[in-house]
Amino acid sequence: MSWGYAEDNGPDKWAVNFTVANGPRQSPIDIVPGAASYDAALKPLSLKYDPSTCMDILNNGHSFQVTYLDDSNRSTLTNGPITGVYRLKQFHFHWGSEDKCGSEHTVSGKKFPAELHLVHWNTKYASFGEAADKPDGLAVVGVFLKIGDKNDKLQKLLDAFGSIKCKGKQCSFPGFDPATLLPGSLDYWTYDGSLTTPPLLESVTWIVCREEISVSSEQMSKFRSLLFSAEGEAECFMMGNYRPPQPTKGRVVRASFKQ
Ligand code: E5Z
Ligand code: ZN
Repeated sequence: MSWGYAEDNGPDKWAVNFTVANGPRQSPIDIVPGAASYDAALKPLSLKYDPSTCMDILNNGHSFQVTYLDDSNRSTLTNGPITGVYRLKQFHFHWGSEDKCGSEHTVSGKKFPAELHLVHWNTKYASFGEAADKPDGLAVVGVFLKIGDKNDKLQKLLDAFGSIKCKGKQCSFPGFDPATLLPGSLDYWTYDGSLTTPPLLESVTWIVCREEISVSSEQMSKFRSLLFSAEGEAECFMMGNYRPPQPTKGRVVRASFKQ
């Protein structure tokens, strides 16, 4: 059986096939702002994205993702807690079965309706695949979604959902600027962690933004209209595709800002 988010193949079962699930730097975690240490040496994030590197939008059966061309340094993340140049590979979301839950990271136990992940890989390695299992291989920027005004930038993604309802469906999605999804402030928390889905590789420098972006309740319902299932299979709505917080095991979260 392959991994998923159901009773029989969900996060509680992942350790059977992926023993690193109980490793020392697993993600997500609960971020406790009062326990985070302000680090004046942390630089502001530099996110430079070229919308012409946007390629397609895909339902991969676990989430939907927008994929970027990563054969040049046209869309990069530099500075912040990282050293060197990281290239944007894709972004995707995690969400709940209802508006009150769905994020992976939590803040002092508070859950958000959804969480956006912008996935970058370290160009000191030859490719995403090479970087994916290295301790400094990946950097993921996480952004919480909160219920509020309709988000017109996010709506551009939702308008493509008709073409990617089922697992394995993909369509061309040119010109989308991921910077339009970022919050106004790039203040962040950072810690060393992992992929939040199998293979759960401990290769991610996590950068979680303090400020949320907004999404309307109607837009959140649209997320839940996608399917985990492929065409021709019994319909299974895509929701609850998040891993809960994992033990911090002595890790310290650093903050780029004074609270
Ligand atoms: N939710 S997340 O942001 O932590 C995240 C981001 C990217 C992936 C998963 C979760 C992802 N998964 C694809 C499979 C993968 O990209 O990681 N492949 C790795 C190749 C590899 C061993 C290299 N495996 N060495
Ligand atoms: Zn993710």
